[in-house]
Amino acid sequence: MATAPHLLTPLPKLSREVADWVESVRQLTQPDAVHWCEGSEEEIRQLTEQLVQSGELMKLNQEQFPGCHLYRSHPSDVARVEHLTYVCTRSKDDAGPNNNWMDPAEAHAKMDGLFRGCMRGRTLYVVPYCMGPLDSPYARCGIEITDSAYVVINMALMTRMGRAALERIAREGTFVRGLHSIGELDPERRFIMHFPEELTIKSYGSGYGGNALLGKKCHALRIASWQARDEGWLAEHMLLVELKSPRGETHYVAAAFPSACGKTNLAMLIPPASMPGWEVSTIGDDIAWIHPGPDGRLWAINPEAGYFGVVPGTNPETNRNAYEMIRRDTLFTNVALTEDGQPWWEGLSTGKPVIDWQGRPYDPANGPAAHPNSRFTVSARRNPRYSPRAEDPRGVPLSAIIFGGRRRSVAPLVYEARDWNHGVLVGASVASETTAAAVGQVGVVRRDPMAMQPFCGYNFADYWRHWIAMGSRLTNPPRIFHVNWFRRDAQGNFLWPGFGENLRVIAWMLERCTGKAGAVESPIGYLPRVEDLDTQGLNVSGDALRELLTVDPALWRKEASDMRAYLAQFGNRVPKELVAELEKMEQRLA
Ligand code: GTP
Ligand code: SPV
Ligand code: MN
Repeated sequence: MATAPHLLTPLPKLSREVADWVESVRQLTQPDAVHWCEGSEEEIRQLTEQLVQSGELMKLNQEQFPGCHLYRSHPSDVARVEHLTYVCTRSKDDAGPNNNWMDPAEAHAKMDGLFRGCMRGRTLYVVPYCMGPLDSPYARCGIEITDSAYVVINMALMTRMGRAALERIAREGTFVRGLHSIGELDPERRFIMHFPEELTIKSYGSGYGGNALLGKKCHALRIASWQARDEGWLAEHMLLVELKSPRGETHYVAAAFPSACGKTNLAMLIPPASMPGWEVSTIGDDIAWIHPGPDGRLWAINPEAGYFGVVPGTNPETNRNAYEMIRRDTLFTNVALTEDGQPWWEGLSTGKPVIDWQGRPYDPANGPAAHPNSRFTVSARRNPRYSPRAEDPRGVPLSAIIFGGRRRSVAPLVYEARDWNHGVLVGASVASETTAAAVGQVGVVRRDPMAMQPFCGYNFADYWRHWIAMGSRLTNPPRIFHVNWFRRDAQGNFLWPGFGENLRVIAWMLERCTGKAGAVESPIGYLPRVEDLDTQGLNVSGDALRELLTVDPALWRKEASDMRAYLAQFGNRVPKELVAELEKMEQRLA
């Protein structure tokens, strides 16, 4: 087998399993060369240079954006493809109505047919990675085999990639096997298949984001959620944020919002000038692995080491830290360009696009200059507010869990669940307008329980049962809340300014956790009164605030009946505790 000539020292002794698997994939895919990734800066620099030479990457204006590059994906390959994503379990019911399902033998045959000979003329990269701090008992390793150097560079930013991960795999023995090829980038020959019972992923025909960076949604959510159910923990689509209050208390909060609904922005929140003394730091922006601790609390780690974030909307007013973070050593995908080679996207008030995301002269008739799902990939170390606790192998203890969605009506700015089981209903009831993060229509409300609809690797009914069981093991569970930053007025304007101002809502939640803040009871849970929120320096009218904190029983009766209809497809597998919570809410609304 060919080895990488650039390696100065030999890679760690491989486990037999790793060597056999890589060799079998080599025989199937027939690459011209095999490159074992060691994860050094020099290796990534060389791969980047190679892609610049071949024209796949473009150097951006190096004076303004040092170390930054632009990648343009195929125009038909710009987002996750949920309709082509499958969970292949022996029993169809284990995947549930929330997943596309295929029989594992049939799926393997289909995928192996696509992979046969697909790397001829290409290099096969072996990418060992660790999700979570290398010394954390909660971290898990995987190996992604890919024929895309762009994927390798992304994985180097997004995970602990290379030699140390391979060493951990050699010690532990188990790892998730991810096989990826960009294939022909033909949407008709594109599948993202998961085999949770075999800890295996096979992804063919896409080079984009969650379809191709297999450590992220495929491993850290779909496969990990399955393992977490078996082993008694949770793998969730949640940001993790650290908040120090002016009183000097430190709290950690996890929040699940659907794709492109504000996780990165909340994880990197900048306190408004009128809330002095608050300090906010980031633990993670997309995924949390959460374990019950010996103290009866939940403890969470961020399995990732970088951010694959939404570019449009990022500017000095919405989030200066994110804006500054992506001015250096950042890989941009599908943004537009200015005259002098700087990246440009919708939401910037400076600069002018001249080349659109597809490389054409910019013409507004063709739609936005940057793709609405254009992304930045950047190491978490570039975040000026990256918390040192993100590297703590024990993780951080959670004071609160927040669920949220993008709703122009119905859901108020914030409400609090009555207790854990009611909180599971609140999470299971998340509904949100679809976004450009997945292929399909944008702006239609769909049910997205716990923001996991595209990511739960097993039957949602079993998942809710697991959530309820987790709660019964906690003597000190986090409080559960729901937020909606996206309520609109009759003219379609956002009622709430969002971004940094969201801290006012979080501050109320933390006061609820310590028993200091007031609230009123409503049929859906506890809401703050206007006077319970810190509104000093906030530029929102009293009318708008009251509207934001209104629960309309008629709309909520409709919401409850939608939820009932949604649960019906899961039949009597739905845990009785969840049905009981829905019934109680219906009674309170009657
Ligand atoms: P994924 O990476 O897809 O999981 O997305 P995410 O949940 O991290 O969303 P992100 O923070 O990147 O925000 C997505 C879009 O929503 C961006 O265009 C943001 O500018 C916008 N956004 C984020 N927070 C707010 C908010 O509080 N109010 C409003 N109006 N928009 C927001
Ligand atoms: C999401 O869609 O939730 C993302 C981007 O975070 S992706 O990596 O494509 O899943
Ligand atoms: Mn996400």
